[in-house]
Amino acid sequence: MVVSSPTTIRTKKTKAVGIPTIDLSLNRSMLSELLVKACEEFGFFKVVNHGVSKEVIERMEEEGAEFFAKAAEEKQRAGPARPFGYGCKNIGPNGDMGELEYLLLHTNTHSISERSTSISNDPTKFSCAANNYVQAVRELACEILDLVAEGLWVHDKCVFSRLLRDVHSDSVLRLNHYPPVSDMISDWDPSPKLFQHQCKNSRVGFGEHSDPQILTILRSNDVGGLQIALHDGLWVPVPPDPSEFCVFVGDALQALTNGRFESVRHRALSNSVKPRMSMAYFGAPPLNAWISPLPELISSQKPSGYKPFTWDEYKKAAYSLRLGDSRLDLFMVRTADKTQ
Ligand SMILES: O=C(O)CCC(=O)C(=O)O
Repeated sequence: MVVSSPTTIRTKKTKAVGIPTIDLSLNRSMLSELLVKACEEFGFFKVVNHGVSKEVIERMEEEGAEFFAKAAEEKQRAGPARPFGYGCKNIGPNGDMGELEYLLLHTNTHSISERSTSISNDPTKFSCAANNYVQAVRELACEILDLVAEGLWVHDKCVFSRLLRDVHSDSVLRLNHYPPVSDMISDWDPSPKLFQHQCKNSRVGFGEHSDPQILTILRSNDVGGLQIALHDGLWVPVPPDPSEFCVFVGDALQALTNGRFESVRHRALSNSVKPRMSMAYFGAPPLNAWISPLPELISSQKPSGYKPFTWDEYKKAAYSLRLGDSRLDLFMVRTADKTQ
């Protein structure tokens, strides 16, 4: 049976730690070392001097703000998100809920232009802003992945980025809007009054999860809410900075690196004063691409820990589970398998 997830926050402690912020204008060899270290230690880091132009970011942000400012009925025209389009509170097909509304888009240019007709009164302007943004953040993701491959001493330096650059890449873009908690029962919210009442004091914007893809590039306005979990399970708030991008290791990169990197669990809490808006590019392989640990990262001391899977298989597994479930567990090689 599918049930709604509780919107309470897991009561684990939080602590302040130095989340790595990496300056992408440093020299290549230093950068690749720093990036690998951050991926190993946190599965997460921030980047500055990232080369994505302010105009490209601002135009996408304006389009997002314009859409979320529309009346609820107008926004519904771009939904429901199955999985693409406008979603309000429902996250995925299995009853997960959060205090947010969002737009989920496939990054394929054709798909963006088709969707834009129900999103914007000026679809060409919206498509243009979205395509430019996707192109810029994909470049950033690919540059980071090439540096990471160098830092891992992998023979083929484009082994990760090629998957994102592929014309059939299954990458997606999500714009999230978290209205202030005090606004929760208001006209933006078309869900039944009983559910609105239950959620009145809840603060989970987007529940705990890891991203299934390879790498996520996220940017938010100046409103906090994002938290990441350290490997020991403690939660760390990530201070917002609109001039930086946050980078998340996803499940597919964990498998490709044979667990040398671990995907980072994260969540977003809604704020009681100001609306948070975030824009996340999820860099993914094509559906038919095989994901398995790279040979250079397998050794007798560290045998392959993951069964090969296609991205399509992984996505199907992810959609069959709840948001917070650890989907990679389904593809891990168990000790008994290794000894056979
Ligand atoms: O809004 C945020 O900061 C987090 C969003 C997120 O985790 C997601 O879209 O998967």
